Amino acid sequence: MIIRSAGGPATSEITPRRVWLSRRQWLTGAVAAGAVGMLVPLGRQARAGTLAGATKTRYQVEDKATSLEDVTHYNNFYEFGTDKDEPARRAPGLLRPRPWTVRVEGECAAPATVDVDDLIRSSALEERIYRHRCVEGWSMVIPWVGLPLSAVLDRFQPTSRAKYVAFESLADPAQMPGTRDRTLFPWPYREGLRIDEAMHPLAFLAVGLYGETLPAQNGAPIRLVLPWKYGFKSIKSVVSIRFQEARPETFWNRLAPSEYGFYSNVNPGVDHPRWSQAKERRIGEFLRRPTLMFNGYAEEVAGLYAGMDLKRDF
Ligand SMILES: Nc1nc2c(c(=O)[nH]1)N[C@H]1C(S)=C(S)[C@@H](COP(=O)(O)O)O[C@H]1N2
Ligand SMILES: [Mo]
Repeated sequence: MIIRSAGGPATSEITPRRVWLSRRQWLTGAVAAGAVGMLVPLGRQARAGTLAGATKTRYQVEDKATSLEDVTHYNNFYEFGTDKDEPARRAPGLLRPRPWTVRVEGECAAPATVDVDDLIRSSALEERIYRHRCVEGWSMVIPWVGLPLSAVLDRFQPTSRAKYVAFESLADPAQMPGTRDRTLFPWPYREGLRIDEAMHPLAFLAVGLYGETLPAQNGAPIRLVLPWKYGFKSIKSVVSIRFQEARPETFWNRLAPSEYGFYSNVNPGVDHPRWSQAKERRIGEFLRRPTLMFNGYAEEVAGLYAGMDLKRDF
């Protein structure tokens, strides 16, 4: 990642550059994009633009949620530029999240290209409040709306040869100015999971946050959320899902394999070669806090990595 100092930029550097977008504008954007209504079962719609009817589940951290302003104006989405404020400034006007299809292929009995709103109907919408820890050393707490990744993947009937799942983001130069130069970064953005990680109940596909349709800068219309892994594993604006026998190549691993491993589980005991991972700055707070093993989700996910040397296989 391109970062300026070990702790990431101070919050004071970020605030003045923000462009404030009201919740009203979000709503209008969602209506214009045609997303409304398709996300909400008929008759349960509270008001336009909201994702009413999302059930609260047991996946709710107690930590205070990061403000909507910070969640939507301090972003990494390199397809729209490498500065934290660029996704919010550029993505809403450029990214067209509808119509949107996702191609599901590879080692599965029922490959298909499906409309995103059809995918979203795979399972009831849930709200989950998850910690989010970026490899750069900052963190947030985000109330997502979405559905379990396993419920979506099951529909396509992965075979026994599906050892991994590979994901790709859109890389349309017309909508994403950052992808025009293909010499700097190996577009499209790509990520991957072992099949058991992908099927884990914590693995989530977000289609909204703070009860509203997912803003463009957060990866509209559909993005992964893997709260026990560094944020870069949570790939945005997904257009392709592929079941495969071989371990997928990933965007950051290909750029800097010694810095960004395939697993990239949050681990305070394994430093990034250029900075410590022992602590993090929660956006909106002043003092740094200790980083937790698996970002605080060890009880749920540690079993996935039993017997692995997490320092070597990071
Ligand atoms: N396609 C794509 N997905 C991406 C990124 C990106 O640049 N492109 N950045 C990643 C990183 S580094 C982080 S920390 C999270 C940020 O998600 P957020 O902006 O919703 O907080 O998205 C991840 N997913
Ligand atoms: Mo990140």
